[in-house]
Amino acid sequence: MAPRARLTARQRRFLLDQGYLVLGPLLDRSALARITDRLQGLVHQTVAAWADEPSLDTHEGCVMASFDVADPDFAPCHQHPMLVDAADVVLGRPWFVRELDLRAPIPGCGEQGLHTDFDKPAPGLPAWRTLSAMWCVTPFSRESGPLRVIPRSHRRSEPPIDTEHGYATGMGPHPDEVKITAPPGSVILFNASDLWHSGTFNYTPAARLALTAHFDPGIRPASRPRPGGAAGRSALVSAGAVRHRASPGRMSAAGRPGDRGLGRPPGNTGTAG
Ligand SMILES: O=C(O)CCC(=O)C(=O)O
Ligand SMILES: [Fe+2]
Repeated sequence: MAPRARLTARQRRFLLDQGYLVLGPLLDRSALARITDRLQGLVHQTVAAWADEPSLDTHEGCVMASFDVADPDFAPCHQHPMLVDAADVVLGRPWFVRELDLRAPIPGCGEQGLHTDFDKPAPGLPAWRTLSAMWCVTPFSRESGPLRVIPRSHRRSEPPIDTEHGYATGMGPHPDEVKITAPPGSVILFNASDLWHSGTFNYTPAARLALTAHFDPGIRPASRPRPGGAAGRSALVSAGAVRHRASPGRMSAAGRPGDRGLGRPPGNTGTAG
């Protein structure tokens, strides 16, 4: 039987209503092996560089990198028909792939405060300002530092954490949180701009590898350079040190590695990352 190419009506409803959806595994064995090798190699190289040069920014033990969207090894991570269908459903046409990035918390790292990736929406913005497709390259178990989400929080006007008081970091467990567990080759679709979510602590002896494709509504702005630079190669931009590029309305805290864990209230903006 040919692989399913479209979300079922139930999956569409779940994604729109809950703000996330887990699919898969969707990657075939050879594609997953290529991706795993690339990312594993990058993580080893970066961690070795950190060990050799203690002054390097280790991003709280997370190897982060951005890849060229044109890199053939990663094509299935944004061209898979299920993702195309999901982007059509939540963003409508046209849309484009803004970025492809790795976040790999090494053992003993990865915990973040609950946050949204973008600032509070202004009136008139599309309901879904971005769609993130986070590929589980290594197993997402409760121990491996999986993504956690607060289902439906993208539909609420109030944040699910107390943002009024001094210790409002969003770091602790949340009664409504769902830690997403899934085997390698699965993908978590979620509304990173408005659904409250975070990375969690990696208790295992291996790095947790997640490669995320970010889909945005509209047409790629002509002036925004492609991640990886003009050469069109798949580049690691500085040793493990790429941060998300700012997009309109993105939370400023999200642009600074280490700060993203602070669970700042929406609207608490500073300089754009
Ligand atoms: O890596 C994860 O599980 C989540 C990362 C995240 O939400 C972020 O860096 O904004
Ligand atoms: Fe995030």
